[in-house]
Amino acid sequence: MSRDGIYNSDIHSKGFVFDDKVTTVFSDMINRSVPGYGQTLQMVELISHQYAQPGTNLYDLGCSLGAATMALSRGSSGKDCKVTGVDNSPSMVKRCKETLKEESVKILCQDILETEIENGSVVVLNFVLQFVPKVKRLTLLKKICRGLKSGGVLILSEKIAFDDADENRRQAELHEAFKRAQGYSDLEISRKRTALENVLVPETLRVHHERLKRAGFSSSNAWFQCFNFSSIIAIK
Ligand code: GEK
Repeated sequence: MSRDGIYNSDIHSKGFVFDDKVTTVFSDMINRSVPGYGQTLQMVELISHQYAQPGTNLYDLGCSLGAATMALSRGSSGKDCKVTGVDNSPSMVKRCKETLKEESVKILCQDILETEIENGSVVVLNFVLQFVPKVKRLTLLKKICRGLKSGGVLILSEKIAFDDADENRRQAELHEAFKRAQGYSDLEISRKRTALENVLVPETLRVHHERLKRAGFSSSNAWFQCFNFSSIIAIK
């Protein structure tokens, strides 16, 4: 796995993009930047095992290099499910297809706003909705809910914000402490914060739960939280 040193220089500071440079170091970057990322993958597999309905479709929207796609595939093995991973970054998709060429999963290079969801039982948005423009988030969740069978689930993992400004600051500081403990320097942390401004737009858990309800889900609950990162399971 190549080590992420992208923000040792400031060439990316203008705005974060999922290009070749990011793709090359992505596994290291996400593991050292998102507390609990590995656990979300383990639980995607477990939730997939529990909720994948025989003969249905499973979707990993914003699949990057296919880590959660493979978790869906492992969790649903033996149930005759079709697993599709979708990402709109050509370099991510190229690398993902190379890595998973032996696996029986389909990988599409597509905007998830265009993806057709049908006969679904498990859909994953693992740290992806935060990159979708706010005004399009409800439409996307409505489409996902429509494409799920009754009893189907959406796993929604996100960086989150807090209504209280002090709490927001405390949680952001804890996240930065996590990144320092993972070997990132203060300069790298601050450059990445600048690069992600207006690109990664977090919302509160309250806003997520309200939106999931409006989208048609009958229940939503956070099954995981570490600092300002959380994962929700929403049931149709
Ligand atoms: C994982 N889920 O390893 N359409 C398609 N892809 C998109 C869109 C869009 N509109 N917006 C962003 N992406 C993965 C990690 S990373 C999270 C997901 C992170 C893609 C984008 O190209 C990138 O690959 C991914 O969503 C976000 O479990 O980097 O923090």
